[in-house]
Amino acid sequence: MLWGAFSFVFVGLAFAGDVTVREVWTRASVPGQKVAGVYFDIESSADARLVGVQAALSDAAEIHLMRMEDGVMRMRSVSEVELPAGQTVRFKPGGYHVMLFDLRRPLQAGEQFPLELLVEDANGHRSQLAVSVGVRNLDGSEVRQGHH
Ligand SMILES: [Cu+2]
Repeated sequence: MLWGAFSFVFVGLAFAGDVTVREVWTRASVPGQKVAGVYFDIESSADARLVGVQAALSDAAEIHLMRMEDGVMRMRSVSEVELPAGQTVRFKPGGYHVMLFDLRRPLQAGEQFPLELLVEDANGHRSQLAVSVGVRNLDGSEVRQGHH
């Protein structure tokens, strides 16, 4: 099955609109690996920004952007990512990703672990979203489960 989609609806004075996060994944880790990139699609129904990330199984997490600079792929930490209303923003290899540092344990293909995303709307109201990261195979392909 596909990893689930997570939809969050906020009402009242809290965060305006709703945010959907889909296909949250990372790769299985290799022995000694201490960092991992996490990828997903995120869409907010109202203008918002992703302003923070954290995961219990890593000591630190950052929002990163990878891109070509002077002919070399580099990645750097960014403090926030704009989520324009109704647009899907893709976190994917070679672009935006969440970087987990100092993994507390190896990541096994087929398992899931929690990740928290902090979003802020145009009025500065914040909300925290809990999603589940699916660990894919080393090559990034999805783990087949169940039927053969
Ligand atoms: Cu990174």
